[in-house]
Amino acid sequence: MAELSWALTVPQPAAWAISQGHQTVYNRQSGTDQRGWIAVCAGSYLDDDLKRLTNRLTGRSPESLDAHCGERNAIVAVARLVDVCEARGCDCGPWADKRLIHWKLADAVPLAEPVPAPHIVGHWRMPADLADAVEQQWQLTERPITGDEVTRGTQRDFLAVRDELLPLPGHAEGYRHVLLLGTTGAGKTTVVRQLLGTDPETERFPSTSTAKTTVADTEIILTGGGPFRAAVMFAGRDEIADHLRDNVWEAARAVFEGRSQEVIQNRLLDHVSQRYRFSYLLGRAALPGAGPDLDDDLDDDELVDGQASVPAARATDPGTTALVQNAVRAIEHVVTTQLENIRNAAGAGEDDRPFEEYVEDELETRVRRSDICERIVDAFLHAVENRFALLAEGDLRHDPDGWPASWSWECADRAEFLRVITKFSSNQAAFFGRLLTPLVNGIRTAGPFRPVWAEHEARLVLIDGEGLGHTPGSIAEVSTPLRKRLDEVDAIVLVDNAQQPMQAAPVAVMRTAAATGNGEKLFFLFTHFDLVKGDNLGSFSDRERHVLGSAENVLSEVREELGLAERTLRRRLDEARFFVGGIDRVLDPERVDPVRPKASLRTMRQLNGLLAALTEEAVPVEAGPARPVYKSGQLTDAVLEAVRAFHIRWRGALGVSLDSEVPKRHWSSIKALTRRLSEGHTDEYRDLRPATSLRTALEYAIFRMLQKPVRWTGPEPDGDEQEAIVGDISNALGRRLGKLVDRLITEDPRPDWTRAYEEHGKGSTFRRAQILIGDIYERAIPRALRDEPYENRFSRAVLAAFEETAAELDFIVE
Ligand SMILES: Nc1nc2c(ncn2[C@@H]2O[C@H](COP(=O)(O)OP(=O)(O)OP(=O)(O)O)[C@@H](O)[C@H]2O)c(=O)[nH]1
Ligand SMILES: [Mg+2]
Repeated sequence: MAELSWALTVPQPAAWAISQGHQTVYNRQSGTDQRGWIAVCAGSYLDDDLKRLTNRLTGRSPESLDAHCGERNAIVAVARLVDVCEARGCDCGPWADKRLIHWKLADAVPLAEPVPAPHIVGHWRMPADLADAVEQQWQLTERPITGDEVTRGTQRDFLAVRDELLPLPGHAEGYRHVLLLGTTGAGKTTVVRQLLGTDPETERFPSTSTAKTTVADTEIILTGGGPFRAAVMFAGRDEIADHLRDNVWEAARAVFEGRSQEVIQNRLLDHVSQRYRFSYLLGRAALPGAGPDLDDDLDDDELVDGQASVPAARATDPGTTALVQNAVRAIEHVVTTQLENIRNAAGAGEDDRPFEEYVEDELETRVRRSDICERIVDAFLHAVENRFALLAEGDLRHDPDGWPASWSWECADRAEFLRVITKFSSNQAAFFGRLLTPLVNGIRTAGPFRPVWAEHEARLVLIDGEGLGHTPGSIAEVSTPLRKRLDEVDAIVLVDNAQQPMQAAPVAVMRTAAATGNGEKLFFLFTHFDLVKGDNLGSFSDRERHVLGSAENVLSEVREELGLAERTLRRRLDEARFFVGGIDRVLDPERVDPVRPKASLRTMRQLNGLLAALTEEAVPVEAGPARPVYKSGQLTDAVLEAVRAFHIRWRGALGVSLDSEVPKRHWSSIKALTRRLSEGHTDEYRDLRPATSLRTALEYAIFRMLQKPVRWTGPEPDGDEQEAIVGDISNALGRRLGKLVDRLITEDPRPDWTRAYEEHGKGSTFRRAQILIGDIYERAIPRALRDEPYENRFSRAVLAAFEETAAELDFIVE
């Protein structure tokens, strides 16, 4: 984030129209060299000519403009001054006046509370106290959707559309929202199947397999009766195009590395992340010169539900074959010509990478920017769009530029419903080439699902999503979208494979849940209990003890790091843990598995126990009248600790500080991170997660600090009460800080992320690191200087959030 010290006074209704993102050009007599964030100040009068123009360009009636433009002599918004155009014949749009100079504005954010300002006209520098007041309002205000954010904004609208198509019942209707979490393959979806009572042989809904299976968010509403309903949201055109561009580059890289035609083709069709497997949708492409059905066996990870290869699935698609083979020829051509250009042009210049790596980097830039890449992406997008014609049923809606946005449907027949819904959620080989699964962002279904073993009806919304990755312990953290989910849901079921010790990713969920006041929502469900074997593990209780033994190690680590969190987790493990086995098979009290009747009945009892626990309303702990008192210096110390850890980590990762214990990361990973952040669909690349790492460090440091108030206003509460009070504070503060961090690290510096990504040529690794450190991280989150108090915009914003939380939750900050 850049300094915010300048203001521009404009008359109404321009101040209003700019703040709402309608007016993107303001006309002035003079220009300026200044660029970046400026405060927009509403002047003291309303300009009638401007009002007429605004009426024409926004469609707002004069009366409505009068009603909205009451603000005078106050800073009403912050916007980015992106350019100043002095050209006569420009195309600055309808707001531009040809006779004047065009100040071009973007990313306007209206302040929730306008800040009173002195009566100064024109472009002026704000006094420091005014700048600070504006900055604080700005940081705590939700950003509207403008300019570059249109894609993500559309995405947000999609969520609203989904709620409109199939609303989620909530507390008022007696429903509880249950999030299933666990490492990939832990058995989350298998649990969902059990809770729905879908048949693992004949219905297979939702899909399971031994490899990364569930990729989109799946929400299932268990209704007591009525029809089956579904609402599906699709990834936007831009997001799909970005993934296709990745595929083009991966295919080009395969050409560069001299890989076989088959590898090149596969890279072009299936995204490296396994998330976007376009072959599910488009089918496979035959190899040049091969017969139409000459294909090898299914890969292991495509063996769905233990199913053997299905012959029909291997048929290649002639359209896809032509598309892919043409694309590969074009890519080969680009790679050959560009390699020649790069090698010829490679002259002097500093670069510490091996020459071949430099060549590869340069090649990537050139391939991604080539016309051929865009043409291939367009051709694939076209093919993808055509596949929506497969949808005979339901109501397909499109977004304003014609891309499919959502699909909804209602049907009374269960078999028919599951058959159709499979197109959106399955990875079954039999449907290969006809599945819309890779395009689905979220799928919501509702229906009278009920397992035969269930003793009671459960009013639940089950939320199943992508499995947690297998990351090393030291860097396992909870991603931004998941972190938001933890706050939203009523219960979190941590599904864990009982055969192995707990993995780092579920442990990170436990830590974060407990440190953010979400610990009471945790339930532990250990699966694969049928496979826990050992000579010393004869009885059920032996095996339970064995599994819990591994959790014990986790708890002692948590006590070291997070104090009170251990209490919460230990209690949840005692009171809310369940062990199940053989849940991949039908469980039916009338047809108990003759091979292991006891185990099967026990699993059904455990599942009934889980259902009962999930439907029970949690009883809040009654805290006494005593309130904690904190010193503001305590908060600053905690913030400082998190900020130090953040900078040490990134200076190490970027190779800026050599004494850091954090190893330097490969330039290509850093580059990939800048691309992701520039595109804006996600805020991380693998374990490189700037916003997440800062937020987590802040959450943990502040949680430790909250446990040590300087005093209580009354008699010190007991452990349970303290746990509840600290949990509430850390939750409410965490929500505010989450927004602040997203904005400072991810959203506001978007142009800097793009600039860092676009660096190329010799020395680009160094220049990219400079942008990350200097223009993004240190500007947003200043480093602590030795012997100076940590006092800056960031520390003040955190303190303001803390004080707001104190006002909300009634505690004291001195
Ligand atoms: N033997 C046995 N197998 C199980 C059990 N629970 C799940 N499985 C199998 O474990 C595999 C993975 O299960 P999934 O339900 O797909 O796992 P997931 O957690 O949804 O995985 P992702 O969607 O990839 O994150 C499947 O082959 C299941 O049949 C169990 O209790 N016992
Ligand atoms: Mg799954």
